[in-house]
Amino acid sequence: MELTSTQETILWAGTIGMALGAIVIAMIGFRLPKAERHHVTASFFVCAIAACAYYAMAIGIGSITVNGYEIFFARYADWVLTTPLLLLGLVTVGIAAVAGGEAGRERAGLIGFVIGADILMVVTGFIAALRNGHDDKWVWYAISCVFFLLVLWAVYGPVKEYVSSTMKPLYVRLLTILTVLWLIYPVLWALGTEGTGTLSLTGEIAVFAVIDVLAKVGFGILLVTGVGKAAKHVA
Ligand code: RET
Repeated sequence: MELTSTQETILWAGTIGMALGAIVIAMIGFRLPKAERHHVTASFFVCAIAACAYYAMAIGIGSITVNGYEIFFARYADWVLTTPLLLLGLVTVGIAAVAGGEAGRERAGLIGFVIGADILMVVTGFIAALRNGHDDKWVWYAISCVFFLLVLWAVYGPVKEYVSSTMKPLYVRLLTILTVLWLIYPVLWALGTEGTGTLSLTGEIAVFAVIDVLAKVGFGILLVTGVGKAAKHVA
């Protein structure tokens, strides 16, 4: 599709923001004790994947026209990979290491629950976008919201119960930031071109770019620096 120069500029800014975020997170990661470096992997790839998605959108190959509506499929490709990684980052901060056995399997099952519900949230949200112009669009939107609620239920409920007292403050801080930022997505979607079309495309692209950078780069930096501080505290 033809993007306006303002839209292009915002998407380029998103690309650069995500790429710089990946670099900064990797640099912080190298300064962490070896045992804590696994926390960096997810946050690094979240930003690297988003940088690619933003680049694709900036050069105009990130969207398709379906039923006369423009769909930025690159966003959904990004989210289906990055939201599970963001949740994995959060959950591994929270869930203390176990040597294995039954407790380990229980925790692995919980991670599976969170990620499974999250993937369905993104996939059904994508179907909702593809169904623009049809009556069932909002049904798919509602289904996506149900899976989103399941994700929130799990991270506020069963996952939180496993969080050790040392990691609790960091877990709660990250969880609060994640909740506030993630709640903006369904609202923005509903107001944007895929939803009711209340917002202009430029407005939608701009707000998405800001919350995307906060939810990926901001969240990632807080996570890796938080883990570093917690490790020093324990040592
Ligand atoms: C959609 C529309 C359908 C209803 C719901 C949605 C939720 C999306 C979310 C996306 C989060 C994205 C993040 C990206 C990182 O930068 C698919 C918009 C519930 C929560 C955190």
